Amino acid sequence: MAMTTCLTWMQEKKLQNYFGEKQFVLLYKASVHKFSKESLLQRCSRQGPVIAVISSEDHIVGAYAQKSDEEDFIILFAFHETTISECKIGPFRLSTLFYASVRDFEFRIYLEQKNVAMSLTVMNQLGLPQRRISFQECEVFRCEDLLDKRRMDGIAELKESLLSAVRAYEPYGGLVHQTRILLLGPIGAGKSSFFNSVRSVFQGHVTNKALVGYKTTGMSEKYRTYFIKDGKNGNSLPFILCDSLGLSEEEEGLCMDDIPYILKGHIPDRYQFNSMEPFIPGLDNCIDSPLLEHRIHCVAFVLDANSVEHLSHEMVEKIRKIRRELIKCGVVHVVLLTHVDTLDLITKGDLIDIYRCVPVKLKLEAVHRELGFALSDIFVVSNYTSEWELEPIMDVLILSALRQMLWAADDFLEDLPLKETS
Ligand SMILES: Nc1nc2c(ncn2[C@@H]2O[C@H](COP(=O)(O)OP(=O)(O)OP(=O)(O)O)[C@@H](O)[C@H]2O)c(=O)[nH]1
Ligand SMILES: [Mg+2]
Repeated sequence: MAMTTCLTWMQEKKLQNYFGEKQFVLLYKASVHKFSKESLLQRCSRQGPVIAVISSEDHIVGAYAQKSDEEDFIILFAFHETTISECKIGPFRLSTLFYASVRDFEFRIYLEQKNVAMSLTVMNQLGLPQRRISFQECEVFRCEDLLDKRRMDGIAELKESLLSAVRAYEPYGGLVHQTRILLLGPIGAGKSSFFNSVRSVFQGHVTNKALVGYKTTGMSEKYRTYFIKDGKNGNSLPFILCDSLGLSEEEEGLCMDDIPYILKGHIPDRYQFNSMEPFIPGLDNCIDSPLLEHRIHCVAFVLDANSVEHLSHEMVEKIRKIRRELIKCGVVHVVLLTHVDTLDLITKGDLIDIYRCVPVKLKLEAVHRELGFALSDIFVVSNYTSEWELEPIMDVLILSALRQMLWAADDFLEDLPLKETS
C-alpha cells in the first residue's frame, strides 16, 4: 500500500509554497520504517533537498535541508495556524540533527525517544512554548521542483498533442463545418477572456481581441460569433465561440427571452443586446431560417471559481432555468470554472494537476451541489489576463476544456433526430 503523509493537503501545500513551489515525495515515515535514525538516514541520504516534519498533538515543527549530505544551513520551522516561523542553524548536515554533540546542540531529534529538544534561542525564534516536544510521527520528504525541465517537456508534448487533436477535429458525421459553442454566465465571469485565451493559444502569442474588464453593467454588449484562425497555417479552426452579454440578477444582463433565439441560431453576429427589449424575429440581419450550422451545439456556463459558493438565489434560479431550456432542446452543456489561479494557495505549478487540488475539488463540489452539474462536466481554466507570454501549463488546461466542449457538441449532433440532420 502506498505510504501517505499525516499532513493535511493544506499543511503540505503551505510548506511546499513556503519553500519555493516544491513537490514533496515521502521517503521516510517513522511509524512505518521504525523510529530509528539509521533507518531514516539510510532512506534519506543522497536525495538532494529534503524536509523533515515532526507532528505532535499540538505542534508541527521540522527542518528543511537544501542539501541532505553536505554541510549547509538548515532552516528550522514551526507551523502556526496561518503562518510559518523559521530560524536558520548550521552549517550542518541533516544527520547532525539526529547525532549532534552536546557542544553544537541547537535542535535535536531523539527519534527513539519520540521527542525533540531545542535551545532557548531556537524556541523563541520559532515561537514555541517549550524547549522539549514529544511527538507521534516524523516524516521526511524529498523536495522536487514542481516545474522542472522533465515536467515542462511533458507539458509541451501534451500541448502539442492537444493542438493537433483540436486542429484535426471534424464535427460529428460532417453535419456542420464548424461547431458552435456558446459562452454563457454571469457578468465578469471570464467569457470574453476565455475566447481571448483560446485565440492566443492558436495564434501562438497572447492576444486580446475581445474587450474584457469590469464595468458594473458588463463589458460585452454585442453578440459575437468568433471564428478563430490557426496561426500555423491561417486556416479557420473547426469551431466558433459565441460570446454573449453576461447574466445578471438586475435588469441590465442578458434578456432571458433572447436565449432560445441564440440557441436556434436566429441572432446574427454583432447584434446589440438590449436587456429591456427582447430580440424580435424579422429584424435587419436576423437569420430567419437558421440551418443546423447556425444553431448552438454546446453551451459552456462560465463561472468565476471564487463566486460559486456565493451565487445569489436569483442567479442560481436563472442558471437552472436556462439548463431546463437546454435539456428541452437537447443542447449539451458543461461548466467552465475560470479564475482558479486566484484561489488561495494555488500557484502556477498546481495547474499541472489542478483537479487534485483540494480548493479546486471544493469548488467542483459546490457547482455540483448548487447547480446539479455532473463533476465530470466541470472544467477548470486559468485565462490569459495579465501575462505577456504564453504559458504551456495554462494552454493545456484551455485546450483540454475546449476539446471536452467539442466532444459535448458531437454528442448533441449525434443525438439529433434524423429529420433535423437532412
Ligand atoms: N485572474 C484571472 N482573471 C480573470 C480570469 N478570467 C477573467 N479574468 C478577469 O475577470 C475580468 C472579467 O473578465 P471578462 O472576460 O471581461 O468577463 P466576461 O464574462 O466576458 O464579462 P461580461 O462581458 O462583462 O459579461 C477581467 O478583468 C479579466 O481580466 C482568470 O481565469 N483568472
Ligand atoms: Mg465579455
